[in-house]
Amino acid sequence: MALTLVIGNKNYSSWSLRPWIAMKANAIPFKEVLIPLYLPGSSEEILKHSPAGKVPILIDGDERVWESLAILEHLAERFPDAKLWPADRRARSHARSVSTEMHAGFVPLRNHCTMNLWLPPKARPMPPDVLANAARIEAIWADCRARFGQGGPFLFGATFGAADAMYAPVVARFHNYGLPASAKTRAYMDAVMALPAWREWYDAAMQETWVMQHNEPDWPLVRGKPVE
Ligand SMILES: N[C@@H](CCC(=O)N[C@@H](CS)C(=O)NCC(=O)O)C(=O)O
Repeated sequence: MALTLVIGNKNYSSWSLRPWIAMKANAIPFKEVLIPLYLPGSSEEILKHSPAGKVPILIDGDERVWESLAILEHLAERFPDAKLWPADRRARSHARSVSTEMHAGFVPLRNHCTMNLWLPPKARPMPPDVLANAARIEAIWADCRARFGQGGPFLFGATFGAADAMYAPVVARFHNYGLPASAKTRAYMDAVMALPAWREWYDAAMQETWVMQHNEPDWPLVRGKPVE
């Protein structure tokens, strides 16, 4: 039975990117339904798929799974060969800890640096709580890479797994908002951004023309075109 993933538009929807890139990078087939966010009628359209009123939503036969981390758990059970969680128990516990820390936290970073792939990459002044979030994320990535990442370029080695997927939008935020990044952080970001799946999402985002109706002060306002 084919899976369907309901997502928001690719320029803005950081939560949608997580299961989408995990599935694409691991060749899990699915059909995509895209709902442009924050426009008149967007909420009603999302509610047709889930009473939670948020994307992403995975439709697997007669099952509906929502919340990005729950979707990743569902996929890990349905597609064990994809190895979305590490095989080693200690590594798996660690991967779940850092994934849940992302899911539940980093509010200053998420609020101040909302994902916007149109934003021209450059260093921007950041408040201390955002810089503290960024430093914690750099520490998480460095620790995962040092302890569990020997087999490849990702947090737990060769597989682009659930933990990498949870942090994929943060890679975009580091990139677009020019957050301070050590050489190790940059190397991890480069590995993620080199994925064909990343490129596919990014290229589609560049083609989008939907502009959310409550623009933030520092956001590009020209429809479909990145602006300084
Ligand atoms: N905790 C949720 C967050 C989902 C979420 O906030 N999605 C946003 C888009 S990235 C959304 O659906 N916004 C539409 C709305 O709030 O009307 C998850 O992990 O999936």
